[in-house]
Amino acid sequence: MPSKKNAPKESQLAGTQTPDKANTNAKLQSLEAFRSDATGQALRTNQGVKIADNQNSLKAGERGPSLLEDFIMREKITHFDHERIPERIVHARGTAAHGYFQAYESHAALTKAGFLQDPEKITPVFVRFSTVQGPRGSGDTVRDVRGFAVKFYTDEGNFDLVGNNMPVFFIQDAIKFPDFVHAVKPEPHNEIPTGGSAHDTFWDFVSLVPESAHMVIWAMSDRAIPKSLRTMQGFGVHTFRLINAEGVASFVKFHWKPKQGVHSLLWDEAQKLAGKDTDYHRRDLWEAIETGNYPEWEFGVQIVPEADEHKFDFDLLDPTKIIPEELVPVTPLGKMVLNRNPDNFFAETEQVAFCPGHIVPGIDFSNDPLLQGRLFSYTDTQISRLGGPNFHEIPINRPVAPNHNGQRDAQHRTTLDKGRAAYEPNSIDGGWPKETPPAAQDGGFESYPERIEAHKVRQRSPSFGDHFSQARLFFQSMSPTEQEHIISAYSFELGKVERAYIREREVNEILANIDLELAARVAHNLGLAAPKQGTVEVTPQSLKQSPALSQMNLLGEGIKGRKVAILVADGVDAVQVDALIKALDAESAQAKLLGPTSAPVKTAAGKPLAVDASMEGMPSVVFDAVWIAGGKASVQALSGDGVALHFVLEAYKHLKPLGADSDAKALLDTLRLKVDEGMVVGSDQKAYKALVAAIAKHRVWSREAAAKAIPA
Ligand code: HDD
Repeated sequence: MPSKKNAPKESQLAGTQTPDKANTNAKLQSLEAFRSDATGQALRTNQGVKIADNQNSLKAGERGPSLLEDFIMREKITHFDHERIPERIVHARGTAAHGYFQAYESHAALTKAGFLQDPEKITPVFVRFSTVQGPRGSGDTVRDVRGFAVKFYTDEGNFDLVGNNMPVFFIQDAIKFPDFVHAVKPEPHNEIPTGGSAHDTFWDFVSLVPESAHMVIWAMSDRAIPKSLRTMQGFGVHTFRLINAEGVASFVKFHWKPKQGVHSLLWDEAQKLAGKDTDYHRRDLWEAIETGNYPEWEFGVQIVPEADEHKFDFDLLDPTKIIPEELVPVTPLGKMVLNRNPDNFFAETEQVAFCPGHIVPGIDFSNDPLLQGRLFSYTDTQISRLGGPNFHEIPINRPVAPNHNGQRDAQHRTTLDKGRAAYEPNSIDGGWPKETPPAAQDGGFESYPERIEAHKVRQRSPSFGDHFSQARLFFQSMSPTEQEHIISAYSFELGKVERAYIREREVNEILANIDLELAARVAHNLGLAAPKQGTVEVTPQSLKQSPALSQMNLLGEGIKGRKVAILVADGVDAVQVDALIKALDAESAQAKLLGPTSAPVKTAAGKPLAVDASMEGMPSVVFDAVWIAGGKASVQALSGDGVALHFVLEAYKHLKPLGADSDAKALLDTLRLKVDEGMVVGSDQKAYKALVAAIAKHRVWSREAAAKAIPA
């Protein structure tokens, strides 16, 4: 029986006309056909033979040698021997979810792409988030760029938007990609470090390649340690084109803005999580979807008319540049909701194959030389990763649109193509399948007829030559707190670099050109002399700050899905706990009761109260806020419990809102924590509201100086 688990609810599809609903269901059904549920089924071989004994191999006598004729064992072990496929060369560690996209209104003036024409249309999507550097088993919370790859199963074919959570990239030309990846990946002699960039080869490369300066400062910012995959922005990075039915093209940059806000971990938290819950991001996304807290992003574009291509002080084709939102605001196009977890990690998340070259009529590329190289690389990599050119037949990769053509055979072909003419034109099979001429709607794909008159050269355009002014814009757009985090991140990473000349080069030839104060602070932390001036003339920017870049301005809506730990012990006041849980429920936040052990605690009224976990089992780093429940005996027990005290202190250090029922304030006093704007004491709705408001602010930044004195 096909699984109905997590299937989009009728309400999510509500408002759709029958054909669109059928379209969404078409993707689900195309997957249903391949889903296998063994409930109630006999154990069989791959050939369908029922197995009588799965415990013992066939032997010559009870104590004798195994027999080669044991086809059941041979089949099982042969299959097992080949279970692993090559992991992705980059973005190996990832997690994914199904969902849907819906346009807010028709964007026909901008593009003829069908999925952006009709607000009634529901387009299924599959989204894979990833880290870049580490292997499949690496930790989720390392400092790294995150992949944000979206496959839209439109009824005109698949459109893949293969982006990242940062809007720029390390290099300008795809020919440098293997060099960059070899530099950032674990070093070849000892395969260290796993998952991070704090090592010599990375800093050697980026300090020699100034075009990386802008992306590196993003990677040293809090964006590289997202709190959750749900709290990341996504960017298409390159400039693309959208083309309308009249053939009018506009340049666009694609954006995903999370409704949940843009939030990050603190570095200490990220490092601890890497050990305490390696799967932290994976689990968070999975649980959010399982509990119905479906994450949502707004999809938007910055639009630049073709005529304005050269009006900026940077080149639109340069992937190391953003278009500041203050210059071109993001026009919202629609929303994406993730509402269904995969059934099988390997079949869906591992086998999904993205390619920036998967586009549909109404969308086209720009000449960005990084994008141009990507158009080749992705299909090529799937051939070795997924074992041949038929990877588009794997269920997760199949379009909902039909895909008839003359391509035949090759490894793992599953389509049983009928007919004799696998060529075009043909007269034997009535000429089918036939070309579709381009048309305003529903026509065949037609490339934008850009006029090009040029010499064949190996050159970089001089308009790609300014590598520092946007890195400076980024740094100067950060709040003081964010700037401090950037300084700490450079200092930490460069502190791990063994070769002094690499540290010096990064400080003197890169950081000094971005911002002298940044360079001086990092130099100080590394014991180097502060550079007096940069090494190049940096083009002054018309824009001095871009507030849209600071996470302080991207808090999001409400506290849906945030996790609050409620600490309880024997003697807890269950009535107060109940009232708090109800208040958090009303905000769709998740309350978790944590006790000294996983065993139920006894309430003040002598009744058992089940807990979700022990405080050691679910450490404070996985929560957004902590509440100490009331009840005299409970507070007394927690106040003498080292694990509980550490739990609260750590949450304080990580700038999380803390709350306590009136009689539990004693515990905060035991820890001698200074009352601040993120600390709530009380047992009424007013106190709960204050807690919710503090959580909505994400962290208590004003506490940062005091928190530094708390041991890590
Ligand atoms: Fe890439 C995977 C994003 C430049 C070559 N890339 C990959 C994934 C993402 C990106 C999100 C994971 C897709 C998934 O979840 O399966 N890559 C980017 C972005 C780039 C970028 C935003 C610059 C703007 N990539 C880039 C270049 C090249 C590649 C310049 C090669 C010339 N990328 C690959 C790849 C991967 C890949 C080796 C590994 C696995 C895969 O493609 O399917 O082909």
